[in-house]
Amino acid sequence: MFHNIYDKSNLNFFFAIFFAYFCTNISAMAITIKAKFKCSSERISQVPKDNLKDIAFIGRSNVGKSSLVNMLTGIKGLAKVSGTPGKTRLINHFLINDSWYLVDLPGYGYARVSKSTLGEFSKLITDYVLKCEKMHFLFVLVDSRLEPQKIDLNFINLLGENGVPFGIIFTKADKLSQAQLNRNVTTYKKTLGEQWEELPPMFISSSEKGRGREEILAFIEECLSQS
Ligand SMILES: Nc1nc2c(ncn2[C@@H]2O[C@H](COP(=O)(O)OP(=O)(O)O)[C@@H](O)[C@H]2O)c(=O)[nH]1
Ligand SMILES: [Mg+2]
Repeated sequence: MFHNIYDKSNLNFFFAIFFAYFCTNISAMAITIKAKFKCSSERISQVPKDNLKDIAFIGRSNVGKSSLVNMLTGIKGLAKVSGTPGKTRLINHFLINDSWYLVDLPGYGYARVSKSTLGEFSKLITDYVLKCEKMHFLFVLVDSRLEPQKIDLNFINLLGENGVPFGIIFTKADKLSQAQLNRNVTTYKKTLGEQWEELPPMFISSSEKGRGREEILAFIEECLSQS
C-alpha cells in the first residue's frame, strides 16, 4: 500500500514538472503582444515625446510594411494595408506592451510624394531616420522577388554612411520557391558586399504565412535590451 502511495505522488511530481516545461515552451512559441495605435505624425515634431524606443519599418510603397506590423502584433487591422501604392504618408506609432513603439513609416519611391533635400526621400523620412533620437533600430523591407532595386540600395547606403543601425527584411517570401528565395538573398548579399565589409542582419518574412515572426520579435527584444 505504501508503495502505491509513493508511486502516485511520484507520478504527480513528474506530471507537474512536465506541465511547467510544456507551459514555458508554449508561451515561447506563441508570443502574444499587446499593441495599440498611438498616433500619426506628419512632422517630426509630432512624434511621441516620451523616452520609449522606436523600432521602425521602412521600404518602398507596397513592399508590405503595414502587413508586417499586423503580422508581428497578431492584430489584423492594426495598420492599414493598401493595394494603392503611396497611400500612407504619415509616421504611425503603435505602442507595444506599454514599453516600446513599432513604427510604420511612409513608403519611399512613389513618384507623387514631394521631393526635398535628399532627392528621392521625403524630408519626413530623412528627418526621422537621421535625426530622431527615439529611432532605435530600423528594418528596411525589400521585396524578396526582385533583384536589388536602386532606390533601396541608395537608401541602405544613406543609412550606412550615417551610422544608422538597420537590418533587412525580405518580404512576401510565400510568393516564390525556397530555391528562388535563396538565390535572391544570395544576390542581395553579393551586391551589398561589393560596397560594405559587414552585412546587416537579414530576415525572411511572409505576412501571409506568419513566417519570420519569432526571429524578428526575438531580434527586437535583444535590440531593445541594448542601450
Ligand atoms: N502574398 C503576400 N502578399 C503580401 C505580403 N505582405 C503584403 N502583401 C500584400 O502587398 C500589398 C501591400 O501591402 P502593405 O502592407 O499595404 O504594403 P506597404 O505599402 O508597404 O505598407 C497588399 O495587397 C498586401 O496584401 C506577404 O507577405 N505575402
Ligand atoms: Mg502601409
